[in-house]
Amino acid sequence: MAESQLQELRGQVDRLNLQLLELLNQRAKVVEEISKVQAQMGTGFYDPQREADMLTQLEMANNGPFSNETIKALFREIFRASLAMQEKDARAKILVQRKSPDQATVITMPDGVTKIGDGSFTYLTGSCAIESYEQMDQVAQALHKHGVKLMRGMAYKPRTSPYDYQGMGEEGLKIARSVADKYGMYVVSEIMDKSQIDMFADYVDIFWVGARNMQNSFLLKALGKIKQPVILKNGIASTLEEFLYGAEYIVSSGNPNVILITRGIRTFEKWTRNTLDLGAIAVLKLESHLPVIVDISHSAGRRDIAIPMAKAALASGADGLMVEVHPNPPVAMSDAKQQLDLKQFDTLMDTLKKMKI
Ligand code: PRE
Ligand code: MN
Repeated sequence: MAESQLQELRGQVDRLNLQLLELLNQRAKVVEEISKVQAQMGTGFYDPQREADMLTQLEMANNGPFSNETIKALFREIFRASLAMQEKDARAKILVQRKSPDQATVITMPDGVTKIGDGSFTYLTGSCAIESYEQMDQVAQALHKHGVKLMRGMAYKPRTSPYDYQGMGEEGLKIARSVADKYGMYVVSEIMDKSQIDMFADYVDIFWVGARNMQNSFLLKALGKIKQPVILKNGIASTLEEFLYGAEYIVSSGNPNVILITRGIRTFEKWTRNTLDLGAIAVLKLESHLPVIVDISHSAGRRDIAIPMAKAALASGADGLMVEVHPNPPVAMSDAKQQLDLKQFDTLMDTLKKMKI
């Protein structure tokens, strides 16, 4: 008798569970609609006032047997679950966000052979700044010997002090283009402003956006309209989320060929210029499908630790390495302390080529 009563009551509970399930999912669908409206309004999902109001309404309506505290705890769980769903849906809409473990943006240069992000390790090397044809030619020859395809050719130098070397400008870009053509390489150069895009397109193969411009949304949107790849450096004090939103500006404006480059973060440490953030490389690879290049020159700020830093970059899972090279670093117009001379560059390349990951 008791047994059959239990069966019957459990049957009622099963039916109520299904009704609750139906109601919970109906509620979730309405919350999804709310998300769409909130996205249009540009507001966040978490609304503590709305949650407090709903809890008050529920308390007033509650006739038991559950206590108010129990009801509130249950509904808080529902709010948490709704919020988690809203945030997950929003993340899924971010284009630079990795959707599956094997998703990867592979950038193919015009020769059809040079690829970035295809599992190979890319070298982007060259002097901090273009100073003369002879300097660029000497460096390019050294890079070419090691099969480097991406050459730094910086003609505009955004320096901390206005009294420091500001770069050769368009004359420098002409030098970079002719040297790169001579050795079959590509020019990578930093763009300072949207107004330079057309001029850059005549000389540059990969447009570089520096730390100071990482959040210049107008420039980023304009670079979303060009066909050349863009390499984006992490900002002076930006979080990884902000870094990826910078990339999202370019990709969502129409240019999927974005490469991330990290030079670490500013910390209290003074013996290195910045602190190379290995965790950031791993997290960027996990969170995003964009290729990640490690700048060991501006992170270390010194050449004497270039080899261990380069080994760490290679082992970190990054897609490539950026290192500065100059024929005579002590007299370089910028970043004299961190550029490698040609012999040190040879040693670094020979060391890395022997490493198996
Ligand atoms: C909802 C979810 C999270 C908010 O903190 C508040 C309410 C809910 O689940 O009811 C929905 C929602 O996003 C909203 O009403 O603004
Ligand atoms: Mn430099």
